[in-house]
Amino acid sequence: MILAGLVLAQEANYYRVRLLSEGTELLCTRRARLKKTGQSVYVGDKVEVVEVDWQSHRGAINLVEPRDTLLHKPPIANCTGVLVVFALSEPPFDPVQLSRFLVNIETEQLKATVCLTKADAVCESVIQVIGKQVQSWNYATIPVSVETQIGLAELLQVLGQGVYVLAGPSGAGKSSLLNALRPSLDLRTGNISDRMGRGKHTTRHVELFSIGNDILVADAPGFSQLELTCKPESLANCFPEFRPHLGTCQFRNCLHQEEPGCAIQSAHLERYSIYRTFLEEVITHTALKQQNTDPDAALKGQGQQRRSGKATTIPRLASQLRTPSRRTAKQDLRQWDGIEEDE
Ligand SMILES: Nc1nc2c(ncn2[C@@H]2O[C@H](COP(=O)(O)OP(=O)(O)OP(=O)(O)O)[C@@H](O)[C@H]2O)c(=O)[nH]1
Ligand SMILES: [Mg+2]
Ligand SMILES: [Zn+2]
Repeated sequence: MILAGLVLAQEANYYRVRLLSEGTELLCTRRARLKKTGQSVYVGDKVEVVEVDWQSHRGAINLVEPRDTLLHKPPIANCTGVLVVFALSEPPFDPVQLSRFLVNIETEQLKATVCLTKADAVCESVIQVIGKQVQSWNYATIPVSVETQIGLAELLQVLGQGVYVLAGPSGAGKSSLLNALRPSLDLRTGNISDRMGRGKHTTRHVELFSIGNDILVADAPGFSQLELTCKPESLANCFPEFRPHLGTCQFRNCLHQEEPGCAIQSAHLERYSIYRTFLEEVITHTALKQQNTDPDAALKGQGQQRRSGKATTIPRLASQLRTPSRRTAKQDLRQWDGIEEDE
């Protein structure tokens, strides 16, 4: 007998799977064939379960259905949207860190809604200012508080049916929010640990919970360090408020740094400086990755000059990511003058 199920959580080497027909939960192993082919199983995966033992509530995952989406941090498959949970205070609101989460969600082409927690801890004007700031980046925001219950009903309305995941730094109030939405969950929450207002990484794994009306929400561990996963040329598209200006720069492959005729530079967007910081980071990351995957191709020219017996190597950036050399500057200015538009 083959049964369809949904992976709710991973516990050590077992997966807790809810059977779609019965609603029963089984503890399942991953079939050896899946292990051999390197097929991973994520929370949110739709799977086929075989070898069901109804007495011990055990089974085995035989197949993982193709995924619609996959978010890597926190790891979850097939989610309808991401609730990005950030505190208005404790820890202090940090637009750069929030942008980091949002960019990675945009990279995976998922919809983000921003929950601004601890609304009881700040005055109304702070809620307004931060809310408007995030809305100007084209995200819906919902201020919430588990103390006053403000925003909880609105949040449930906004969600609608589907699978969602809570993403945000440790201590932002993700587990507290789930407890407020469904008190019987009684999830463990942690205090803020230090002067910086950082959390204590209380939640340790991703787990999906039903909060009624066919809404499933996954609690997840908080992250303080989040590496950007997008490519330099795709970064601007991960800032929704930049999108109306994209495609109108003078150069088709414009990275919106110092290029003339750049529509993004002249638009005076609030997050432009965040974009520049992130761009530098993803350029360095891409160069290092290229160097690691193909060390020979990453060497400049003949590459290795031997000085005092040691090889000096310079990583080679993809052509569009390089700053123009002074030798070719004149040529490039001719291009910028419109003699040779676009590459
Ligand atoms: N004043 C106030 N405090 C809150 C609110 N929500 C959460 N907190 C507090 O924030 C702290 C952290 O809450 P958690 O729910 O554990 O945070 P988390 O995001 O799940 O953290 P990790 O599991 O570590 O990722 C706890 O001390 C909560 O009591 C709120 O709406 N108002
Ligand atoms: Mg938690
Ligand atoms: Zn540009």
